[in-house]
Amino acid sequence: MYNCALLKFKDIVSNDGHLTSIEERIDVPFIIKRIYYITGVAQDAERGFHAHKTLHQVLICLNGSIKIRLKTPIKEEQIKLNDPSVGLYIGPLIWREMFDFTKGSVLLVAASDHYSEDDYIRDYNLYLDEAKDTFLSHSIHE
Ligand code: T46
Repeated sequence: MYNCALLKFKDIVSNDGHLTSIEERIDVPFIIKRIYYITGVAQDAERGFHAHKTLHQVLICLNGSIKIRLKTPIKEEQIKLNDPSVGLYIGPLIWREMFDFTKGSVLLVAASDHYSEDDYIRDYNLYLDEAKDTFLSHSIHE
């Protein structure tokens, strides 16, 4: 999908477990300015329901599994994250909804900028309006 990608990180496995490292501009396509994580989400809870104007992020499910619905004005896709060596890159102007958090799941997010509420589009109709030019007039089909 446009502005989204699954990233596979190096998984260093030994008899003593797994180690995964993530380096900015090598393993993720931006400079990491912020890390946050989401834990303790009830199984029937849904989060997200917004897009970002300029923010780039990579979502990594460190434990359990989480589903993410990605939407643009022309496409919708669902991704299940359940592998700590896989990250979901989400660029600007992608609507996201997170659901089906399993008990004990941990979602780690690396972001390209500091927190700013001004960067959020939280109204879906406003999102469709703001994103339609990008997706419809630039002939983006993916
Ligand atoms: C995203 C998805 C994947 C802060 O004060 N600082 C922060 O760095 C963040 C991320 C949030 N907040 C505040 C803003 C809200 O008052 O924490 C509260 C909950 O945030 P929100 O409802 O946006 O959380 P989610 O889980 O819906 O979305 C989060 C990120 O906000 C968002 O950027 O892409 O995870």
